[in-house]
Amino acid sequence: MIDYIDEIEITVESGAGGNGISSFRREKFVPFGGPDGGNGGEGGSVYFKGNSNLNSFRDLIQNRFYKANKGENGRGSNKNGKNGKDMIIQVPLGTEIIDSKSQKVLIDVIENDKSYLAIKGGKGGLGNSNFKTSRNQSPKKSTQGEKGNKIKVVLNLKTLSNIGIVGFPNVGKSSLISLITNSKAEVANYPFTTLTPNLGVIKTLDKDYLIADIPGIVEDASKGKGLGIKFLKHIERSENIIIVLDASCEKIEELNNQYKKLIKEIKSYSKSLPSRIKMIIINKYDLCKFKDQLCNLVLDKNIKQVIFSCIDSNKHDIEKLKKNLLF
Ligand SMILES: Nc1nc2c(ncn2[C@@H]2O[C@H](COP(=O)(O)OP(=O)(O)OP(=O)(O)O)[C@@H](O)[C@H]2O)c(=O)[nH]1
Ligand SMILES: [Mg+2]
Repeated sequence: MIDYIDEIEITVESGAGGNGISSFRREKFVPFGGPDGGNGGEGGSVYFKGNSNLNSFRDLIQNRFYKANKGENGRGSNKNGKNGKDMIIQVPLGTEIIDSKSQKVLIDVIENDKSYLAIKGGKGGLGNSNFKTSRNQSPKKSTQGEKGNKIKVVLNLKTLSNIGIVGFPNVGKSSLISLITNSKAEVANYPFTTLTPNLGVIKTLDKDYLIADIPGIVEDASKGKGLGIKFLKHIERSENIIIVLDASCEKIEELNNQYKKLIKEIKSYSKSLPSRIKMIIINKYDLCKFKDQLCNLVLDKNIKQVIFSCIDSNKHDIEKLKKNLLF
């Protein structure tokens, strides 16, 4: 079963406005009643609504066509038609709504519970009572409702988070997010355990920090190796990026290599991403074979570097790391 979809194309259509009608009052003792044709109702509009409980477009996969309702036609006795029901499509925060034709981003859904108008419904037509003038007391004229609009849009999810975690597969990224947040990310001793992004939250008194853990990046991921670099879009909007390295390697030089390779892949996704790297966590310290040399290793003098072990850490270490992370 497919349960994670971060890009999908759908068609959305707003409702047509109802027609105004032409009608005349017919009452028992009023043989020539005036015009009383009501207006048509407005067509329903299409909205996208941010929902922080969603993290993918899984619920939209069944149906690729979303249509708002038509407005009702007007009726006699000056009764206006009811407005058509709006179509409200719930999407995760960080969803870009892109016009398939022009490739322009129409909407960026970033606020929870907020509805963003995508296409407005057609206006209702006017009933003949609107056209009464001193010279024409019995106008027959009424107008039709406006048609609805139909567009194809691509929904592209770029997860919103404060901190994004990046590293090679199996280095302990998911272990880390499970330790420092409420996330129950799957952890296992093989590469590509994580196939879809995990989100976790660190709550502090004044702010909630969203942390994103994404599938591992390998050398040449930008050329399609491993799972590729497409998942980097989920940390593209993270204010801060954390790199996790694995110290269980044979030699200290390998840490340098891991770091350089990661930077290369991140750069090939976006030149501006590396400037947001705020911390390097050298994980699996418990398995490190060159502990005495590790304290002197400086991978990048501008970036905070922390030696850590997800397996051996105690509550105090975790709290200290969290404080460090929140800068
Ligand atoms: N000894 C030791 N093992 C660790 C440490 N951190 C994580 N592990 C183990 O390393 C393995 C991989 O951990 P994950 O957290 O799944 O790694 P990941 O980076 O999320 O891996 P992918 O999702 O595959 O990219 C698991 O067996 C963890 O238990 C550590 O500090 N020390
Ligand atoms: Mg993982």
